Amino acid sequence: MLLECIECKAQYPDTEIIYTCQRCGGLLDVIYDYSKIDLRVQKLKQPPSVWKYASLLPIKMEPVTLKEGGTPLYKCDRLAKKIGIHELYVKNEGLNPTGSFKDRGMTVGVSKAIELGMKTVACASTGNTSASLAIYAAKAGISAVVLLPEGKVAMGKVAQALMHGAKVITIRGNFDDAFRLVRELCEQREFYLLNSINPFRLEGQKTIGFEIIDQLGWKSPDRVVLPVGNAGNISAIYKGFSEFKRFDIIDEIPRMTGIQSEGACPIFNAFSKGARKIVPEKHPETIASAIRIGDPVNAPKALLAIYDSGGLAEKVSDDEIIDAQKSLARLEGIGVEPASAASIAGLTKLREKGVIQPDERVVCITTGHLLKDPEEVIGVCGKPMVVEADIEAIRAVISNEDSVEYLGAVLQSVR
Ligand code: AN7
Repeated sequence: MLLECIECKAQYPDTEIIYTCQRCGGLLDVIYDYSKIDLRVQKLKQPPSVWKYASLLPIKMEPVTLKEGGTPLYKCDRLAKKIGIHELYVKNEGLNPTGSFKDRGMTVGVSKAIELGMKTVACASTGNTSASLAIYAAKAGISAVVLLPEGKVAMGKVAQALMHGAKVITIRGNFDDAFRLVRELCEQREFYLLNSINPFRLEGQKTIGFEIIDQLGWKSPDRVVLPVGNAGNISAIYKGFSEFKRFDIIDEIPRMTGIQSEGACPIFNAFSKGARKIVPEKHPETIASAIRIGDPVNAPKALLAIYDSGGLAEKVSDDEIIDAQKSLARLEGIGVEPASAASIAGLTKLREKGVIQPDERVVCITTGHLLKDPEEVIGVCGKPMVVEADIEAIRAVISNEDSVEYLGAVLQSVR
């Protein structure tokens, strides 16, 4: 196993503590000697999980694990009907140990930190990465330092990082500032950087791709739709599919379809121009605080994934995100945080535009749980009604048209 620069192809041993190419500054990828890997995961009867695919992961020791992955893939017929698509699945990553897909990367990333003998791990985060880093550091018995942008991290995520014992530092700046600072901090060798610039972390996240194929009975969907922030996940999942193609488990790689928020969409802008480089945005803003990122570090990998798979990028408004979040919650019983709902909002928009055809088999990935961001929920649903402890008062509010208006509208649309 080696690290290889995606730009100049320089190679480094996997024991070296580096995050980018020492020669050209390019992103690194983990390269295996595939001829030595026995990949007969199809034959394994065990249920999907990150470590079911250990032969394609860069860890030799017993991993630091809290049983991540193996999240459900739901067939969502009612939502499909509303959107106008025949076959729609939702891969609900909110059901990982901390409630987001980041756990897949962190079980691998923190295991790597232990293999390398590191005693402190660090990250900048819009929230979920910090929660995830905190639990695996706790499980491994090492320290975690996390830098968060002030006032912009959902409450549930901060609560997790705090409770699991990370050193939580809020900075007066946005995620991109926090990321720049944590990179500088990690130039000191005692801090191991576990943002998605770390190629080992992305190896864990590629298992989302493996599981989708596994759960569809070893067939690939036509398209995978997911939210894009720092752009690590779309790159990782594409790599997972590419490896399964290399092993002839699938014939085609699904079209990788990345959704960003209008207020933070440098990848979408680059894609619209057919460019391979992004122009960073100085003041990203969106209700989907998880993807409030103006300078996604994995942009070169993500654009490659999109172009090579015949995929695309789209942007959606905050209102479209909120509508999608409510539809998914009320039609399918799947509660997700706003960033995750961007995938559904993007699919809806691309169907309306006629870019995605009704006969495509689509998997949307919902990346984080509803309970991550309870303040957003109160903001968009309003506070619960308060009435006197009196049966007549209760009957009166139940029969009030307003309270059932929204649900009625949603249900109407699928009848
Ligand atoms: C719910 O936690 O960047 O495109 O610091 O939490 O791989 O960055 C979170 C990202 C989508 C975007 N959905 O994934 C962080 C952080 C949710 C997220 C993304 C994030 P990437």
